[in-house]
Amino acid sequence: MLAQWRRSELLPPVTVAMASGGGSMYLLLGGSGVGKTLLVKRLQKLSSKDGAKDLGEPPSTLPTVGTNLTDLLIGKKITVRELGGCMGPIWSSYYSDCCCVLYMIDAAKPTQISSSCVQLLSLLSAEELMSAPVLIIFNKIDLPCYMSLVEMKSLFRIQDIIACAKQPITVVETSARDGTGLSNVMQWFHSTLHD
Ligand SMILES: Nc1nc2c(ncn2[C@@H]2O[C@H](COP(=O)(O)OP(=O)(O)OP(=O)(O)O)[C@@H](O)[C@H]2O)c(=O)[nH]1
Ligand SMILES: [Mg+2]
Repeated sequence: MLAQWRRSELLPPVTVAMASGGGSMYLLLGGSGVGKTLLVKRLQKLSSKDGAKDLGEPPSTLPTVGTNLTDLLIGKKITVRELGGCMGPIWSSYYSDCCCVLYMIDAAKPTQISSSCVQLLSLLSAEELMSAPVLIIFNKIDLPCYMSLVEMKSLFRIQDIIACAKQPITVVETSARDGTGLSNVMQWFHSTLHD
């Protein structure tokens, strides 16, 4: 049962055959304000040469209008393309260009859960993403009102979604603000790369 999964059990090993052409484009999707830009800034710091141990105060962010490309060095160079939440209607035009998907949800915002669920189901059924590993990130778990995976299980029907999906799906909980769970995101990136 998902409710009983330990964090390590949420991270099955995944190996990806990269899209033909050898690209390493990771698509980062999720509704407006869920924390995508902050996550990328944090990952950039974590993957920098000095491998920051102390993340420090969270940098400020602005809503992403359009797309935001960031290179990360995670064993090799990969590129994360964040699409602003406001771009939802045209996310699908970027599907063919990517090898993996990160899908972020604000775990402290119950009112966004049903629209997140619809968006997730839509991307999981997209032909271009049928073999793309997907990382579902429940973010903002530092907030007192966040919903745990146990609560998500009933609200989000995450077990059913995972069971029906063709893609390998991994679930993590994070706080891009205080850094909790970001090592699991890094671990997932590693698991998607060939040696
Ligand atoms: N408390 C808390 N706040 C967070 C966390 N992650 C992001 N935020 C805050 O949430 C707000 C929105 O974060 P962004 O990273 O800009 O969100 P986004 O998903 O990129 O939004 P769009 O670009 O508009 O789609 C900012 O004020 C962040 O500091 C988190 O884990 N915890
Ligand atoms: Mg953004």
